[in-house]
Amino acid sequence: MERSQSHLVLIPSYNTGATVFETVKAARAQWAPVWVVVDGSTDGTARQLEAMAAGDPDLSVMVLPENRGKGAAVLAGIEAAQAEGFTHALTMDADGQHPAKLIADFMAASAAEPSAMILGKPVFGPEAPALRVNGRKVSNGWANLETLWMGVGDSLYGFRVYPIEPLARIMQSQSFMRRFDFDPEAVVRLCWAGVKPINMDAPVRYLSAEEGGVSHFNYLRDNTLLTWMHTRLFLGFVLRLPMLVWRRIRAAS
Ligand SMILES: Nc1nc2c(ncn2[C@@H]2O[C@H](COP(=O)(O)OP(=O)(O)O)[C@@H](O)[C@H]2O)c(=O)[nH]1
Ligand SMILES: [Mg+2]
Repeated sequence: MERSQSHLVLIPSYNTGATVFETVKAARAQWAPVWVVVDGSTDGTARQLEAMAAGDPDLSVMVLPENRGKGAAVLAGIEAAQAEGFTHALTMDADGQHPAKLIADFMAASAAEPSAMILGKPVFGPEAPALRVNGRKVSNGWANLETLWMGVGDSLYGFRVYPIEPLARIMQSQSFMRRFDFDPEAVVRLCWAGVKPINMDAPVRYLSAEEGGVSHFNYLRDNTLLTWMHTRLFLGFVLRLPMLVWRRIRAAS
């Protein structure tokens, strides 16, 4: 497989146990290069990932000494990628929930329209917890309002291709979006910056504990974080409303 000079796969990982090794192998089978950012994991996976990378020139591993959150891990990855000349990153969760088989399709969609972001639109299996499936409808409703229905198919799904430059710029300009608020806030702020969303269906798996499934989603903590996030995004939306309306009128005419 030829190594891409522009597009890389970026996997933020936090205490997934052995599942991250399977995720990395599945991603490497589809793409080069793949970078993993180990976000202060205490499960001993960093060492084994570094050993995998030592034997694979298309796999790189960055280890953050302390846990800083998914958004912070993605930012560390894209800043390093940008320094090496990459322009786009496909983010993918480490925990085996995302479809590695679709990496090439998502990358091709991004190469065809480099100024856009390619958003995974989740296709749930019957095993998906109803609480999570319904919970995201609330977040999606807010995100659609905050972007004046610019076409965000799903606000929370982390399987996406981002243009690195606007995402890094947005994240560097403020200190939000570092934890679980990363995925929805990124999509809303990129829409505001004029980055067009393109939605592509992608199945999500919910692995049982026996299959190695892990989630660090904490219902109270993370829903509180998301509520505060949508509050500030709503305020940002009100400030930008004239601009957004103007843009919609221009697009329609
Ligand atoms: N929750 C959480 N995930 C992190 C962190 N740093 C990196 N990640 C990665 O972000 C992804 C999403 O987290 P996860 O707990 O699976 O959330 P869920 O899929 O919505 O249940 C996984 O790939 C994690 O390994 C962190 O500090 N907290
Ligand atoms: Mg997950």
